[in-house]
This record gives sequence, C-alpha cells and structure tokens, in this order.
Amino acid sequence: MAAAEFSGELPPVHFPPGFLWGAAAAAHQVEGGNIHNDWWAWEQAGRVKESSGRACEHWTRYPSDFDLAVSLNHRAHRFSVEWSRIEPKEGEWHDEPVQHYVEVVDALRKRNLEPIVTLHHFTTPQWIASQGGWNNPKIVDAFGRYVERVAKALKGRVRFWATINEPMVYVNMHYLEGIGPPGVRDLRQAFRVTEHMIQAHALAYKILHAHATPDMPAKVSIAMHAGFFVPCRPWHPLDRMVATLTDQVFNVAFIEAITEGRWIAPGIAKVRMPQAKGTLDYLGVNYYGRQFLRAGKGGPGQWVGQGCNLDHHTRQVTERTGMGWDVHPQTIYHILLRWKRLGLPMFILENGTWMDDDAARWRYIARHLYAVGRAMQAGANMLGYCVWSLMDNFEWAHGFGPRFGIIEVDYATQERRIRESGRKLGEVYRTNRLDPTP
Ligand code: GCO
Repeated sequence: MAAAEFSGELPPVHFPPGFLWGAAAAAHQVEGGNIHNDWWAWEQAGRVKESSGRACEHWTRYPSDFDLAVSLNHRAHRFSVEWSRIEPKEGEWHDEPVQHYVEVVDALRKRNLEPIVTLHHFTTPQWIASQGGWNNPKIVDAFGRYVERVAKALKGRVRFWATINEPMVYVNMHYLEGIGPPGVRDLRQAFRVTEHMIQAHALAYKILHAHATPDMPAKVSIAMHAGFFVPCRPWHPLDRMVATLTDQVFNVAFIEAITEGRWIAPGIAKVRMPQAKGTLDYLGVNYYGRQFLRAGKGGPGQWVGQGCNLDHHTRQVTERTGMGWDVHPQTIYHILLRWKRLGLPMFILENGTWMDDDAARWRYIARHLYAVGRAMQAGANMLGYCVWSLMDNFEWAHGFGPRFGIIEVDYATQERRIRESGRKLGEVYRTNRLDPTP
C-alpha cells in the first residue's frame, strides 16, 4: 500500500462483529513482586537501572484493572502466567498461584473478556536459569511440566494460547545483545536457545490440545514479533544481503519449524523436527516498527550486521517513537499480507507505542489499526487486535520510563487514569469502525 493511500479521501474501515478487541500485558511487567525469576535476579544484581518492584500491583488490582478495560469496550485481554510463581524451586509446585490464575481467567470471563494466555513472556524461573536456562536442553521437559499444570487448571476456560512471547526477540535480547539475563552474546547459544524454544512450543502445543474440551477447543500460537528489515543504504548490496538473511533467521526460520517441521539454523546445524510440524493454529503477530540494518563487523551479538538508529535515514523515517523506533504503519499491512499465505487466521497480539504526547500515541495506534483494516479488505483473516498495553508498566532494561499504556499509572499512588488515546480506541472498539487518520 502506498503512503499516499493514507491521505486523501479514504473510506472508513469496518471490523466484523465479534472481532476480539483488547489489550495485552505480561506478568513481570505489571504484577509486582515476581521475585523468583531471572529478571528479578538481574535487577537485584544492578544490571538495570530500575527494579520491577511492585510494578502496577496488578497481582491484587486485576479486578479493577479489568473493570477499566470493560469501560473502554474491550472484549479480550492478553496476559501471561508466571512460571516462577508456580514452580519457584525445582520440583516445588505451588497451588495458590495456579488458583490465582484460575481466578484471573474467571474474572475476565465474568466481564466478557476473552482470555488470551501467554505461557512464557521473557521471564524464566531462577532455579533453571542458574542451570543454563534456555541453553540447557532440560528446559524443554521442565517447561512441559509447567504447561501441563496450567493446562489442567484452566481446562475448559481458555481457548487462545500464546506459548512463547517473541522467541526471536527473546533470543536477540538475552543471548545476542545481552541486555537481559543471562547477558550472553554468543551466536551458538542463540541458535541452541532457539531450537529449545521450538521444541518447547511443540510440546506445549500437544499438551494444550490434550487438555482442550469440545466446547473450548485450543487455539495455539506463539506471539511472533514481525520484524521488517530494511537495508540501511538501499543501494548497498551488503546491506541488502544482511536484511535478507536477517529476515530468514528472525522471521522465517521459527515459523517454518513449527509449520513444516524443518529447522535450519544457517551455517550451524540442520535439524529435522517432525514433532514441531503443524503446531500452529493461528498466527499471533506483534508489530512496532521497521529495523534498519547495515553490514559491518558489529560486536559479538551482531551476527551479520548491525541495527542502525542513525539519523541518516531522514528520507526513509519520518517519525520516531519515544523509544526512538521507526513509525511506519503501512508495514503492518504488508506483514499481514505476507503471512496470509500460511492460510491461518491471524491475531494482532501487540501493537502500540510510547510517545510523550498522547495525541501522537493515538495517531500511531489509529494509523496502524487502519492499515490492519485495509489488510483485512485485501484478504487477511484477522481474529482481533490487542493494543500494547492496557497500562504503563515495567519496560525491561528501560525501567518505568517508557509509558506504553492506554491507561496512565501513577507509580507512587498506584492510581490509574485513562488516557484520551484509550478512550478514542474504546470508541473504535464499540463501533467496529475507524476513519482514516492523515
Ligand atoms: C514484547 C514485549 C513487551 C514490551 C513491548 C514494548 O512482547 O515485545 O514483550 O514486553 O514491553 O514490546 O517494547
């Protein structure tokens, strides 16, 4: 879709009745008091400037947080279950947190919010992290045992699952850039971790399906961070090669593994993974912006090139978020049409932004959502859209500075205040209609 299509006399887009409108969040970012996982240990070791601490106290405040979502016409909510609460020490299983998540799901259902449950969202119990974490093959079965407990407890209550949130972002952030625990920058480990995540996903898929019931069939996906890699210097053959290769490794390899059962870790290993074949029921898509890549030797964490955030893309990048990320709504349209070829329904599980100015946040959301609507007109089969995020929260290595919420959180008092962007989005959710934003 050309940029010009976004301006001028464009019609509104309409979304079908029953479209799953919601917001997304993740345990460690909102719950508070998650003291048994590797991120907590990382924070306590002073590796990041702020600790997640009490975060948004969502662990106890979830009922009123869900009331706010309902007041904004939400019909779905994505959250994650925290493995380290359920198994804080190896083999030591706690029922109380399991019961808590059952209550969370019931609280959602009572409010007509469709739960979307993520099973791993960047945090790993410290007991296994200290044994090598996702680099240790033992994690696959350990994850399976945890998933088994959750699936049993939530039997008949949950339809939509996301096994692992953004596996490739996890690998990149924790095993290539080293900005999250264990802070490793090693290509070999990165591929091993990816392979274990594929196996863990496939195992979880089978467990979730084994516990599904006829009136609550399981729909299982990952939350895929849809990367869109642009050569920093479009005329430069090496930059172009880097962008293509990165696309293969970051976007294509994992999806091929869990659809076709073929895992190709370029240059490192070639493995058939028959058990992973066909373990995707829908495609969960997270999208934020494009990444610019430049060939170069880079650091140990940069395998064929490096991300480039320099200002010399002024001709290509017209706007940036508070994180410095590129804003490019048309790209979500292209991504959805690209993945349509899988023949599966798709679900936007994350899209949103931190902007200092809330009007700019709304503009970002509205333009992306409009592009999703256009992709649907062009044949993309979409189940729903979850904005990231319901409320401001702990943004990993960046601490509490970035504010992605459609609801503002005052961390001193834990007061919530709905932002104008949240109200405007709520109107779209209510009417299933969105007018173009120039
Ligand atoms: C993700 C991250 C979220 C981030 C969000 C904003 O799934 O990408 O899991 O935890 O907070 O993406 O950066």
